Amino acid sequence: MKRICVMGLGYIGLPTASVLATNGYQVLGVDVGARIVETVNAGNIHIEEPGLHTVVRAAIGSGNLRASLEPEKADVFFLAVPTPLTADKKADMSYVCQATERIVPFLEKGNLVILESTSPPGTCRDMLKPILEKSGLEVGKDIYLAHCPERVLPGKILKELIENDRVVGGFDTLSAQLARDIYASFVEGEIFLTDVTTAEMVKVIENTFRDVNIALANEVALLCESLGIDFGDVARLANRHPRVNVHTAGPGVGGHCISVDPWFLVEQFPDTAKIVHLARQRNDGMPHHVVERTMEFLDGVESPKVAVLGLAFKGNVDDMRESPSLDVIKLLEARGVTLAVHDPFVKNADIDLLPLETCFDGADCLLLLTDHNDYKYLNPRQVIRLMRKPVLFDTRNLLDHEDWREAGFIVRVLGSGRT
Ligand code: SAJ
Repeated sequence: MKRICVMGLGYIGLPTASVLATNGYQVLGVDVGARIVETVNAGNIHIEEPGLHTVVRAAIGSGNLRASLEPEKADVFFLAVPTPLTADKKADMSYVCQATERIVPFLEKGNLVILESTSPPGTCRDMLKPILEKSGLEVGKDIYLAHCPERVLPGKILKELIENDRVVGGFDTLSAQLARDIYASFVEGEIFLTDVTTAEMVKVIENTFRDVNIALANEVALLCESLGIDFGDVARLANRHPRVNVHTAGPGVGGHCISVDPWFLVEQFPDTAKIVHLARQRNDGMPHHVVERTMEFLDGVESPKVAVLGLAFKGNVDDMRESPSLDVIKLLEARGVTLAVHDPFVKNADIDLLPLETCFDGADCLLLLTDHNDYKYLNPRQVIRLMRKPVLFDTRNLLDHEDWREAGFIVRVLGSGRT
């Protein structure tokens, strides 16, 4: 099986297509975006990810990777398209369905189709199989179907693509084995075979596990604020227990995975997935809490201005999908607060991004929302000279608070009831 067609050239599809191409496969990357296709064919990238440009350039240079708007015949088809949420928190499977429909005319006996997109358990069996069989070929007999969910962390995609263990779920045993052979050509971690629905559930549960744990950390943070103690101390000391791992509290959970996937279970099993649902609500409620506390610091200030540090959903990435910063900004604006927003990584945001000095100028509160490393190097003695009111609200517990206090700041930390 030498020819591979990868549907979707995003955060997962492009790195996967490039790594496959540099491992000797003839890869066609397909995307609906003409600009993306053009960019990739020129050996360039349209997303920010360390090391990706080098691999794409090498893959295009080798002649093993091409990009196109249209699929072609291949031995293996990868589906790596988004599975976002609709406005009412239901799985939007339209991209997966469209991508699957588009490969149907090209399917031939012996082909393997691999779904990489995170999907509600049951998707391959109940949604993909009937679409693929419109080709007249039977899944499990004429063609093969597997789910191998991506599990890479944005910012470390190329390393994790190769080093992480993988779970490969097959519609039948042969499907799983065929998919395993493809991944074995570049994965250095262990590859575990299972059935297709188990693999779908494994992926959704990985992100749900993290969401529920972060929700617990956020809840403990709120309790600590009420108790007048510090979440940072509580988590650090509790984590000295060999079986405890309290996660990090913050302004909410963003990204296109952890804040999305648990809803798949809530949609499918509303009566059973109760803890999952509550965790989602707790994490989604954090931006409101951040805004309430910020408004307390602005009490009595006329025409308040807040300097917002960080738009990305987590530190050191340019990705602002589902970022809690977007909610915080919307809510503060609705309260009539003037905002000046900075992010060292994000480009092409709808929100105007300003240089740091302009943000600090005349501000009444410095609201740190994203744990970008760059912010650790801010000099509070310089910042304080520009601000109107020296208040720091650190929602990521990132900065050296002693230093900021010594410089003259009133420092408040999410999860800390200390004043
Ligand atoms: N966060 C906290 N507290 C924590 C950890 C994270 O508030 O203790 C926040 C972050 O600031 C961020 C969000 O949660 O807003 C999620 O960030 P993340 O770095 O934990 O995860 P993602 O969304 O970048 O990537 C996740 C990963 N899944 C797991 O770690 C279980 C990754 O392996 C998956 O491939 C990816 O989702 C995906 O595509 O599903």
